[in-house]
Amino acid sequence: MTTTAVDQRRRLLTQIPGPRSRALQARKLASVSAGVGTALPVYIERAGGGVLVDVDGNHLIDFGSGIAVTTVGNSAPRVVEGVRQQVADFTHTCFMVTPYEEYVAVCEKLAELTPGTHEKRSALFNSGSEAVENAVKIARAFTGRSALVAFDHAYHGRTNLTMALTAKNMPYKQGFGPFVSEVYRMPMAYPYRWPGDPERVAQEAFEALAAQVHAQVGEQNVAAVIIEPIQGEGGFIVPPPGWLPRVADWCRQHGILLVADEIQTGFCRTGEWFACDHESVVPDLITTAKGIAGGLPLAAVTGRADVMDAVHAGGLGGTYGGNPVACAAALGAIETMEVENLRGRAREIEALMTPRLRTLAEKFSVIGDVRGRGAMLAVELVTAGGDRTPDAALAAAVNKHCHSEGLVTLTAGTHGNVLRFLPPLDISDDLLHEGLDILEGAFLSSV
Ligand code: PLZ
Repeated sequence: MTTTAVDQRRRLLTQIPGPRSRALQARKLASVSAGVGTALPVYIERAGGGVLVDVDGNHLIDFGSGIAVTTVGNSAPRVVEGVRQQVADFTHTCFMVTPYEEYVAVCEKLAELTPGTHEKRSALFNSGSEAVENAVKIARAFTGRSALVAFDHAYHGRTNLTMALTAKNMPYKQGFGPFVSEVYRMPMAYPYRWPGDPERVAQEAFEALAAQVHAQVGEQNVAAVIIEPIQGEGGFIVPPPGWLPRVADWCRQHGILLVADEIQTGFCRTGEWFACDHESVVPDLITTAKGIAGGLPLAAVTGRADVMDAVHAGGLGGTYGGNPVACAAALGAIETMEVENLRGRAREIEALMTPRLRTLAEKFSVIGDVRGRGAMLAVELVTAGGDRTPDAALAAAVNKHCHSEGLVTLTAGTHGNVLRFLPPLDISDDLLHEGLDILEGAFLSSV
């Protein structure tokens, strides 16, 4: 495999954003809906490894991976080659009309790699939101029940049904209702904000869920519990060990399907193929997207064969779902993860970054929590008072400082006070260290 041609060094030639980016941003404001925001209006021309190159020639360090998508790196060689070949062969037939092998091959890989050794089936879609929507359709068709349970701080998408599942109002839901009924929100086991020893928090949070579902919904009415095993947009919340297995057992006991939304956590991001693997939890259905295809739009629902096959023929689909080019990209991305052991690389990134983030937290008491797994890490920022008050303004200031220094960071969290780090897994150690140096400088000048 050829290595990426993009020079793996940060280089700033202009202010960030530079003049060409600013000119493009002016065109954007005049042509793109104001509803579509841009966190960092730097226009990208090329990208590879851990570096984004903008139209002004600046090389930025990428701690975002396009929101956990380019896990194998941007323009990863196997993805590029697969796409190139597929585009030349054919671009689309519609799998529902005249099928092709690539779709089947992706579903075979999903059956092999997702948690559990049981017989599985998959269906492919275009976006994460669409996968979650379809998981709900499948769960309802199989169980004959309608209620859905989701959690505080959850994020499942921006379509109408998935907005209802998503917890945070601004910017995702404000003004966009009415939302679908039969969605019930339950407390999340959030260690930093549910103090106590982790084992007790796991038990208490589980008991709260079970009691509230029993009292407010009735277990027999619940089709599915939908859960991100590590919450993404909600602030990289890692539930305490033991909580997810308890929820899984309880679901099984009541004939409720457990849907793991691994759209952000999946495909090596957390140091395992899927975040459920850390606790050996086997969900009934799993939704994937983002990292699956190295940047091309592809999503999937994978699950128990009896559940997935409960839907009548023709009940699932869509014009573009499992597009051959996206499938070719996925096959290239998955092969890259296997051959280059990117699970191991994610764990190495955790081992490099976490101690440095902890040192930073010792220096700056406004870093209330350091958390995450693999290359999905975050710091939660709070005011200095010691009462864990979320400090969104500080998160915004640190984020902005990082951007101005050529480090692409993202915020997250229900209160907007979490800085998250999602580097591509092919980033070099040097760039990780340099990015962390910039982050430290950002705290020095913002606190
Ligand atoms: N489920 C767990 O993380 C997408 C959203 C960015 P789509 N997260 C990034 C934004 O502001 O729109 C996500 C996720 C989880 C579902 C989704 C939705 O995936 O591909 O964005 O539809």
